[in-house]
Amino acid sequence: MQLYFSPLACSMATRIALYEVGAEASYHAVDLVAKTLEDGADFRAINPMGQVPTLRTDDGVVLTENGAVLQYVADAFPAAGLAPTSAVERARLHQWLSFIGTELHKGVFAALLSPLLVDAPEATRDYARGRLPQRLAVLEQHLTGREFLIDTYSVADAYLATVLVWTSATNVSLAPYPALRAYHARILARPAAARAFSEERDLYVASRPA
Ligand SMILES: N[C@@H](CCC(=O)N[C@@H](CS)C(=O)NCC(=O)O)C(=O)O
Repeated sequence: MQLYFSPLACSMATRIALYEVGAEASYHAVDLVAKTLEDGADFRAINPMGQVPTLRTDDGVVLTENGAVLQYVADAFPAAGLAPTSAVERARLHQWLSFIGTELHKGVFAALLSPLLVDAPEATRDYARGRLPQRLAVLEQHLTGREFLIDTYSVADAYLATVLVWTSATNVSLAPYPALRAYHARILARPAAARAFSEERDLYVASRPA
């Protein structure tokens, strides 16, 4: 498999999942502003949206969108148990993947991370920041007394842990959300997540202008 990624972007969730399942994969950095690969090739020839994660499977199929890519990795390695198969639990997984993708990632953090990727106007950033407490409170309540988002560790945890990494770059404190903060530390301490985070942090630092 080939994962197109950008350091510390949402594609880190897929790297975590690939490490968790022990998949053989190669990793290709994308410049998300220029929309180019390291050899200068136009990334939009692979994904017209120019977004990561983009995954090319061993059969040459190109997959995009976090929810789809993460579930594909989980389903390709069922023994790792990163996605449940029963209808209700699978719907719960989908529920959390959608929540993270729409309510947190795109609905809040995409604007807060401005101007790193998009240049959101001040008013948009204020609006996004105002939406955050309710969403974090929902997570805090759900994770109080729970180890994972669903009954077992899943690709949704890899995605949420990745999005929560952005709290430090956006001055969002998790102090008012102790269960969520403990959850984040717990997920990032898993060997696959710790490895992915450490590698991508190094790549991110190396990619910044001196
Ligand atoms: N809807 C996409 C959004 C992915 C996305 O926004 N990825 C960001 C990095 S975290 C990106 O590639 N941004 C560059 C851009 O949107 O041009 C998904 O869920 O996978």
